[in-house]
Amino acid sequence: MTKVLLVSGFLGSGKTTLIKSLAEYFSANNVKSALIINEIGEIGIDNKYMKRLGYNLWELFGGCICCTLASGLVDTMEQLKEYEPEVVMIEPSGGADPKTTIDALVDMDIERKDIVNFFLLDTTRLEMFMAVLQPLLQSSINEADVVLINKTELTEENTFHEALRIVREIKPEVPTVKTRRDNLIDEEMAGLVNKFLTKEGD
Ligand SMILES: Nc1nc2c(ncn2[C@@H]2O[C@H](COP(=O)(O)OP(=O)(O)O)[C@@H](O)[C@H]2O)c(=O)[nH]1
Ligand SMILES: [Mg+2]
Repeated sequence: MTKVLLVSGFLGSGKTTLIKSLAEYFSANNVKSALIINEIGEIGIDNKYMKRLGYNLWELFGGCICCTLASGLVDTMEQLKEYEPEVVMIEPSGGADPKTTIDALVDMDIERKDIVNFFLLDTTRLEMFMAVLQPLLQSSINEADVVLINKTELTEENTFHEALRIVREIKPEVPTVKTRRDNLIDEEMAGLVNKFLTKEGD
């Protein structure tokens, strides 16, 4: 059964960066993965590592398949089936509500327990989110299965605690992870990802 790892968050929060790190992590651990991103240019991987498999479909390092959302989520998921990925990572198009993507996946007969939604909260822009994006922040955290409090190497410890407080106020029970670019897939993240992949019901 394919698992779906949705990476949500506002524009510039680090979604593509995380997806790339996860793709490398999966490849190093022999987990067959696929990624669905908005634009191929976004991942910035040298063309020499990519073999085009067809319209909007590329093979990256380690057999990881990469594709764009150009032909829509349903068609893209259908195209990926023949590669039998264990995990499909999706970066929803900018500004999209993750709930829309989750509902679309459930409509494709993927069970909710086989979907995990990682929401990235960028600590460098907390004030702006609170000032102008609060309703979206609220609904995004409500929909999240895990909140990654990100870019923490750029902010003070008290900003991290403020982020944590905001998350706890909206969804007290949601697991949180403190992340930074130079150490995205640390032991804690790897543990979370592996727990999801091996969850019963495979
Ligand atoms: N310092 C720092 N920069 C990050 C981190 N994660 C992402 N970035 C940078 O933030 C910018 C936006 O990241 P990207 O992954 O493209 O965000 P997306 O729009 O959510 O896909 C890029 O310049 C990344 O290099 C992080 O943890 N720390
Ligand atoms: Mg992106």
